[in-house]
Amino acid sequence: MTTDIKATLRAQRIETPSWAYGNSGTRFKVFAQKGVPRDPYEKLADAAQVHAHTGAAPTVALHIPWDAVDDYADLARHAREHGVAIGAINSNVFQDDDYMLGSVTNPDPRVRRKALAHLLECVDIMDATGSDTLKLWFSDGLNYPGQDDLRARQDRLAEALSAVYERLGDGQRFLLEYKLFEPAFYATDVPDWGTAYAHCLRLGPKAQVVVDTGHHAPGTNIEFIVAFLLREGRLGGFDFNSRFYADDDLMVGAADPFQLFRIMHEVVRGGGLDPRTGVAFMLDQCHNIEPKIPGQIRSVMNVQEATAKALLVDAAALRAAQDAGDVLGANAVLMDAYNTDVRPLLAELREESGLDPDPMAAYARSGYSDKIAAERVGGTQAGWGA
Ligand code: LRH
Ligand code: MN
Repeated sequence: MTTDIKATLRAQRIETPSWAYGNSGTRFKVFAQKGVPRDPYEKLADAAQVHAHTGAAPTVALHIPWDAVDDYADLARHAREHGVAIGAINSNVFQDDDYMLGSVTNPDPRVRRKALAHLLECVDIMDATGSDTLKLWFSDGLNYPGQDDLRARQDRLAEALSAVYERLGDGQRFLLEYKLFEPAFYATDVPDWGTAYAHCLRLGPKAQVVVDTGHHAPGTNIEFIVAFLLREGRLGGFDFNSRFYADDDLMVGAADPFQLFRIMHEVVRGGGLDPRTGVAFMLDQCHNIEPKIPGQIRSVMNVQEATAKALLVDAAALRAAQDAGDVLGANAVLMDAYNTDVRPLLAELREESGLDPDPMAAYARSGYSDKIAAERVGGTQAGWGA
């Protein structure tokens, strides 16, 4: 059993987001931190540290235009030199004044064309970097009832998604991300998994849904959504983070490790750890007050711990208890796995892979943080540019 579990854990791949290495914050304040990258090249170098110490984060998601460069092939080369690769390309149609009343759903056809042009440019960037995944999140929505026609906006959204779908090349796909609210506070055009799923179903197999764990109403059973989408073959991936209240973008597993375990239990149950299912395990977080590279290392470890616990679920005993209607017995099987300390197993796995059993301590000892704080003086620190 342990050998299989170790093999599965060794094969686990978690994608880190370039924007987690830059400054981030809230509307109240974006706190600057020493040594923060000034460009995508430095972001990739920092992401490579996370992979170097965890062995489980070989790809980095980009966000356009935050990571815009003159030569994307050169950026991909730089990534390779650092032992990582470019992962999902994230579009951004939420930070231009033209998008105040929406991007692809905007009443103004000129604005819709502009937004679509950006989405198609992101596919060009996929071609240039070798990325096979486009992640689409739309901030589009309304603040007041009557502000626009809900149905017409869905027509406009469907039209844009169809045009992007047609542009996708072989082996490429897009992941449609939903979010209940923010920045819109009355209606969001892709507010929930059902809306995203329906649009993807209408388009075809290259369109899948991404589950951002911070994008649901409080109390939502996210693992049910995961089980359902996996069963339908439309779970494209996760934007992992955690929250106490809204889209807090805190470290995955920090606010609710039991929820992360329940989600990974459904992933394991649904075969989502098999690379052939193509489920992308991506982090989407902001380290507003904590050091960014250690924050990403800790986050990768949190996903590994939740995954190891989920892999320890005695599936046969669980099925037997479920089939027998043994409510407490079935729950106990799951809780036994959840209450298992998997840190020794993961430390052993790291040592067997030639890594330090304690990635956080190893990174702290590396002196990398002091090095970048000393080197990265001047220039403009990267951020969301909002
Ligand atoms: C929107 C979101 C989306 C990204 C952004 C960084 O809240 O989750 O995935 O584009 O955060
Ligand atoms: Mn997200």
